[in-house]
Formats: sequence, C-alpha cells, structure tokens
Amino acid sequence: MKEILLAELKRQLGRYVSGEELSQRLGVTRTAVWKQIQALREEGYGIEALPRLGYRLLVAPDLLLPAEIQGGLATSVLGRKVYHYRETDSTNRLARELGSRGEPEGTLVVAERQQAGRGRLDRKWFSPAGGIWLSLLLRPQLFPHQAQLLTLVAAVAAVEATEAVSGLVPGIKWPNDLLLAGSKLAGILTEVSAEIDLVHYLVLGVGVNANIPADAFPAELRETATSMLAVLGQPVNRAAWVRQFLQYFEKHYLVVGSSGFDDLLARWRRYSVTLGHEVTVYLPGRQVSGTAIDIDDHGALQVRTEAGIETFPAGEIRLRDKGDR
Ligand code: BT5
Repeated sequence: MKEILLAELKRQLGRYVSGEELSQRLGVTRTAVWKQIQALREEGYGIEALPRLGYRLLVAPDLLLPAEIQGGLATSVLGRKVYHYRETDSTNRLARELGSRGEPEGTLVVAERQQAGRGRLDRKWFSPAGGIWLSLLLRPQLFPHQAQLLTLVAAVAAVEATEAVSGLVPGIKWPNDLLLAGSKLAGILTEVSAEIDLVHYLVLGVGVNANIPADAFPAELRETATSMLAVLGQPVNRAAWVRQFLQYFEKHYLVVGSSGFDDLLARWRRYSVTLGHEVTVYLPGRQVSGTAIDIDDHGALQVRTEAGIETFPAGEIRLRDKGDR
C-alpha cells in the first residue's frame, strides 16, 4: 500500500492530493493514509501535509529504497522482493544467508554502504555512499561448472544498464570487471552453494562506482578506479540503474534458460576489451602470456601462447597492451 501511495504522490508531483482522495483510491481510512505518510517520511521522503489541502511530495530521498527500485520495474521474478540497508557488512553475505534460509529466486539485497564489501579471493571492496552495492539471489537450473556464465550475464546487463542511464558504454575485462577508459568502474563477485551436480543457490554481487567523486577513492585505488560521476561530471539515477540492470538481466536469464548461451556470449564478445589483446594470466604459482582469442561455451578464456592454445576457466588477467595496472 505504501508503494501505491508513493506512486500516486509521484504522479501528482508538486501538487496537493487530499487525504480523502488518497483514502478512496487506496480503499483505506484516512488514518491509515496518515500512518503510511509517516512511514514514508521516516524513510526520508519530504512530504508536506496541510489542513484542507492534503499531502504534497517535495523530495524523494536519493536512496535505493525498495519503492524507488520497484516503481515501474518491468520484471516478473527479479527484484520483486528487496531488502534495503543504509549500512551493512556485505550484501553478498546477507544474500547467502537469505539463500540458505530458502528465500525465493530474484530476491535483491541493496546497501548504501558496506563496511566489509568483498571482492574475489577475499579482497576488500571499497563501498562508500554514492555507489551501487547489490546482491541478487538466484536458483538457476545449471550445473555448478556453468555458474561462471552467470557472471558474464551480469557483466552484459551491467554494461547495458550503464549505457541506459548514462550513455557511457564500459568495456568488459574477462571475467568480471567493467572498465571505462582502462579504469575499473564495476566488479562482480559470484558465489555458489552447490553439490557436485546441483546448484542450491547462487549469489551474484555487483558493485558499481556510480556517484563517487574521483577524490573520494583511497590513494591505492585513485590510479585504477573510476566512477560515472567522475567521467560525466554529474550524478546518475542509481535506482534507475538497478531497475535497468534487473530488467536486462532477467531478459538474458530467460533466454539463456530456454535457448542457451549463444546470444549472450555474442553480446559479451561485442563489449569485450579482452579479446584480440595481449594478456598475462595469473595463476597460482605461474603466469602465462599470450593473445586472448576467444571465450568458450563455458565462459573460459582461450589464450594463444607459444605452446599452443590454453584455456582458463577462471583467473586474473592483465591487459598488457593497454597499460593495465
Ligand atoms: C571484484 O573483485 O571486482 C568484485 C567486487 C564485487 C563487489 C560487490 S558490492 C556488492 C556485493 N557485496 C560484496 O561484499 N561484494 C559484492 P576483484 O576482481 O577481486 O577486485 C577487487 C580489487 O578491486 C581490490 O583488490 C582493489 O584493488 C579493487 N577495488 C576495490 N574497491 C574498488 C572500487 N570500489 N572500485 C574499483 N576498484 C576497487
């Protein structure tokens, strides 16, 4: 009901809507309307209330609140349930907890900041206010070795969402980085709970430097990280980014489920800044250099080295001819 009330106030943005009209539209008492107005105010919505005139929405908070994400969201499964935190340790950790408790596919966890945001191999992920820190709970019908492919789905959907809200088209560096002019805009962390031949659930964590000023990055990231704000000079609508991401992701997820990964892999190749380039692949105990030639049907990277073609299902790469740091 709060969502409908908010939608109504937004539809009539800047105008007064009487308590009577709202109570009729929502089919509840005027006291119930007042209670929901109070709840919205507590979330940070600026709502004026005047006797005889009614209610008027003045400002919506710049937060990733469920009502902001779900208003106009055109998905059937993803993001139908949203958990929002002003601050948490890690949205991936929370989503894993929800996964083990049996929460449904598509459940979304978003946070304004994370105190213990994580990258791969337990690396730290810098997660201040202004970014988009989200985790999506999925229950795909896939074998565990196919989970990597969903990282590629997320990367493609993140590029498309970024283009939709900012006009910027990041490149994808295999397997999980989005780059703008060579600097890292976003990263993806996929975690799987599985047995040998069965995925119980999968958590897809995406971190995007949306509205983070360039000088807010700590010294060790200043040379390698970037944000949409830093490139555009103006902030983007973060809730709109999340909505676009969920919509693109769901679209690809459904196609993948019914017809396989061919279309998705073709899109990934189009956005790739890895294929065709000289790379060094870092593996435990050794490193291999060569030309990245393609990704295979499982999302593994194929590299032509002096010894022939080698395939890497996972790993860390450096783009040598792009001055990658
Ligand atoms: C990643 O790891 O790129 C995956 C990042 C996933 C973060 C999301 S946020 C929501 C969800 N909840 C979580 O706890 N995590 C996920 P990796 O490829 O390992 O890259 C990590 C490296 O990127 C670090 O060692 C730093 O060098 C760098 N880094 C850290 N924070 C960054 C930032 N905000 N922007 C760009 N680079 C960053």
